[in-house]
Amino acid sequence: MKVIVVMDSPPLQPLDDKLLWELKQRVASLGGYLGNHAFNNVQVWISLDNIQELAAWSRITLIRKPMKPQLHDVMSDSLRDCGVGDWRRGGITGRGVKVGIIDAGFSGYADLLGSALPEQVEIQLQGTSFFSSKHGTACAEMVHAVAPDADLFLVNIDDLAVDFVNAVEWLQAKGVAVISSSIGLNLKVFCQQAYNVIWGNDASLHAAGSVINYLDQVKQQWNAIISDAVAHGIVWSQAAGNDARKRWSGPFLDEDGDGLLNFSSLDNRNKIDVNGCVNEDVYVLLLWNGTSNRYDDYDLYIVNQNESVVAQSDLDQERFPIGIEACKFKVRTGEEYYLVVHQYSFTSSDHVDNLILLIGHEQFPELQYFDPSGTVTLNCPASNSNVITVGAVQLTSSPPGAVIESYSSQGPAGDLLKPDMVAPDGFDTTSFSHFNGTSAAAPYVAGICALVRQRYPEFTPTRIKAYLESNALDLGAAGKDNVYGSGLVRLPADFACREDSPAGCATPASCAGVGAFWYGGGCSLAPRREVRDYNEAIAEAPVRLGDGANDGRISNGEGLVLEVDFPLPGETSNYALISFDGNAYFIDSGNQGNFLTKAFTSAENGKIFETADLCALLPGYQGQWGVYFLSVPAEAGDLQTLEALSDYLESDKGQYVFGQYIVQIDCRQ
Ligand SMILES: [Ca+2]
Ligand SMILES: [Ca+2]
Ligand SMILES: [Ca+2]
Repeated sequence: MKVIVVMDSPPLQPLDDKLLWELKQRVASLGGYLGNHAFNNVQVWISLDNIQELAAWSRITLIRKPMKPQLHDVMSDSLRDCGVGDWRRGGITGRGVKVGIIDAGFSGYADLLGSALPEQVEIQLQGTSFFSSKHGTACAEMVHAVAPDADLFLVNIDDLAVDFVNAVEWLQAKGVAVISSSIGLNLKVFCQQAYNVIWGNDASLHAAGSVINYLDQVKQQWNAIISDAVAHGIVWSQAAGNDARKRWSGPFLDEDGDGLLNFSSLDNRNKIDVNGCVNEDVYVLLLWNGTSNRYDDYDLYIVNQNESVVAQSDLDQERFPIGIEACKFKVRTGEEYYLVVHQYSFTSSDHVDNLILLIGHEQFPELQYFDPSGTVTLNCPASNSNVITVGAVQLTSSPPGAVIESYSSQGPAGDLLKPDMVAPDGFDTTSFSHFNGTSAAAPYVAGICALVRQRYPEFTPTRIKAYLESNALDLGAAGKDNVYGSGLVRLPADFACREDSPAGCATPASCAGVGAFWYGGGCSLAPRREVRDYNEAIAEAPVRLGDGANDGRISNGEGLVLEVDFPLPGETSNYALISFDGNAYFIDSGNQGNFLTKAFTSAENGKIFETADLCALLPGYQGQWGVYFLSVPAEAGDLQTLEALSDYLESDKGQYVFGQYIVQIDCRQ
């Protein structure tokens, strides 16, 4: 095998010829030969069996595998990190996790296979056209950007009532662990359906009530199948919707007495900023309650900047006793649109009606006067208690991700605080140059769910949701709120704490406390070892300092680190880091950065580290153990990441030489 031998000589000076010659002799005597060299690095071809003997020479400081050039990592600059980078560097990439994406269309997906998407994906045509939109393709790109090794399953739907149910069933049959959904029964569907019933050719006004009941019924069906999917282990990441500025509610007030609703004391009009949706239909719905089956009569008008009526809905509420009016207009270039509500008549003056105005469009038309509260309620499945409802925050805000997007739907949803969390949007994808909306935020969180699922395969959907909520960065009002949920999604920084990246620490102080590097999740691609009898598990723990260690003394700078992850019966994850300075550091995952130290003498007194010592250290911890290995020689700059380490290791099993130590590794039990 080819290795790089780092010599004990000044790193910025040419290698001494005599030293090089001496190395050549030693390598040759072990059946190997030299290649090129640069500074104190020498390429050496040598059999794995002989590396240990070569490494015993005191003039060698390190033997490592060549560092392969890394492809540009999309996470580093085009995605807001949210802790994903640390996990990715720690080897958590979504490998082995199946993620399903339900969307209207996946146009252009095939062109992206092997680049912005995995080499292959599995698709299912549930609706009639798989290529009706790029929206789903962009969502798949988001998942892939966060969890590049996750397997993707794309399913398109045309009909929300039938296709949706079949799509979920297909994904369940495929065994997906995560579903990302950026579609739903949203305001557009609601307003469109209501409009069609009122003003369609076969209009029957009584059906206006039944359409609402029908949509309620579809919602109930959705909720049933979603709850069933979650109960069967699927984590569901759901876009909250982009409806925050598409709803206004308030009493009918007419301060200037002209019969038109006053949105402010001076303003009878509520501008609809159509945001460039030229040639598209926008639906507007007005709803109000009656008293004793009697309804005051309001009419709804859309006027343009010249006060010309563009659309109107003026049902006679005496003939049709239901509090609803619905308009539709097509957006034209250069035209502005204002919403006006006229009180045609009222049944008695002993009450004030509360009115709700809704704009139906899937993009971003916004009302000048709006009330975002409760807009999640209007979106299903975003209002479902079992899903992770994701709002969107601005990617470019400062500090990053701190400001809610004005369109991101807000809670509550009934009794529930919603959304559950927020994630950035506005990413550059291949499908959309700026992928805005909660549609982008939901697959981002779905990708993060895939990472969590890979690292903690035993986590239930409920626990993954709780894990993400407890690690989220609280924004807005203290605690979980109806704007940001539990806050900005964020993976805990428990993968990296190293000198070159103190930002990876829970706190810089915790870095200083350890005094060196620590990593988690070594060999995490392997199924984690779980043995019920922890004593037995420890006896077979895969890591120890081997018998051949020169002095058996682990002194500062030579670190060998063992991480032990042992969930307790109470489902708290704890970590023990046994470090070179003779102390064991315990971290409670619920209290990261808080190190509890415990003396660990056998490393300090020159003995070989034996796994039995761990038992003595941790007598109180019983339950299932996952013990896995990580070693980080502090002087070996190239082995200070898990990627470099895994590159270094020829296989997951065997004896390895790290500087003067021999380490027995067995990652795949
Ligand atoms: Ca008025
Ligand atoms: Ca009316
Ligand atoms: Ca908050």
